[in-house]
Amino acid sequence: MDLVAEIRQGNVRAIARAISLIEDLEPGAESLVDALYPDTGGSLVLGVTGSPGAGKSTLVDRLITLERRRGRKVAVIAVDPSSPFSGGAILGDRLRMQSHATDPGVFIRSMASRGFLGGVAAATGDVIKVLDSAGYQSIFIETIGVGQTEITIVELSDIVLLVLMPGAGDEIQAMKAGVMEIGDVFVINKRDLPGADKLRTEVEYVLSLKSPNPAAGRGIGPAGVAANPIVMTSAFHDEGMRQLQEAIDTYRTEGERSGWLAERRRFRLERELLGMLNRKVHELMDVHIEVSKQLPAWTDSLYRHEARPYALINEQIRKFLRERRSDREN
Ligand SMILES: Nc1nc2c(ncn2[C@@H]2O[C@H](COP(=O)(O)OP(=O)(O)OP(=O)(O)O)[C@@H](O)[C@H]2O)c(=O)[nH]1
Ligand SMILES: [Mg+2]
Repeated sequence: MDLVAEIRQGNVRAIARAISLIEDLEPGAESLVDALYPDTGGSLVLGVTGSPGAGKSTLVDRLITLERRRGRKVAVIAVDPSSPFSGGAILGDRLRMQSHATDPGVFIRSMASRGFLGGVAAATGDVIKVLDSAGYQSIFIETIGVGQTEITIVELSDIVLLVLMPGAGDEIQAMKAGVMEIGDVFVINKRDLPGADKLRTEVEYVLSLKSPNPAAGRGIGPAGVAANPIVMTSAFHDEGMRQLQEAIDTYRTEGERSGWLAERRRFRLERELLGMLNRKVHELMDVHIEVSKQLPAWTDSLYRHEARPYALINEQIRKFLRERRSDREN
């Protein structure tokens, strides 16, 4: 049987093989993703982000249990486990989700954010499509919200859970600009620790200052729900998890009813397409102009003031276009 058919049937080995093809930028990966694309759109993609050690994996582990009880198949992609901030979390994430290791309805995969060409966001987007077409109804993407890459990854989600915890100094100040903006549902985890109520007050204050960005579907929730619900949990003690699941459900159902989710998905697609286009143009330029090879010479001539920056770049682009044209004519 071919890979596409096996993935559609939810064959785990076929799924793992597809993910490897994507990560390794194998030539067949693009057509595989395209072949699966018509079957996508059935999953709810949940981004889980927030400060290191806030309890994201523990929360996901609990949410998997709740989702499984409803008979939903669940997949988890943990990105950037090699982050210096989290220190060897691959093992940690796997351990924390170990209770599901033998459940055939749960698929867990870690992806390193460094060391491969296509960019982790692009690969994550493709992996989501594979899992979606394989019939996983809930897909969690766990990332640490520390950089632009993570924010881009989180933008692949339908609903973003931003996880914070008390006692980490000035928690909100420490979050990178932009991270607060991407949260839909705010989770204050470790509510068993001192400072949880104070953190809630701070989050409420910061959210009250937030300017909505309707174009991105950010900062405004679906009509009919509080724009950004705040849920207090203690994942470790399995407390508040029902409320969190309800907040997610409400976001989803109201989002579907009001058209908010459709809007969010269109935004996601737009960002993804732009990313693909940018990457392709880069690749094309790099193959033809061999940018990486020529860069030292260009830099030299600029450094010696023998060239001017825009003239140099524009000339290279003209040369590229000329060559493309003659390629096509021949
Ligand atoms: N007190 C308390 N500890 C918790 C709670 N939830 C998680 N923890 C603990 O916090 C630590 C980090 O939990 P993780 O789930 O690995 O956190 P994470 O956000 O996934 O961590 P990274 O992926 O490394 O950023 C673990 O020791 C958990 O047992 C909670 O509700 N209360
Ligand atoms: Mg984790």
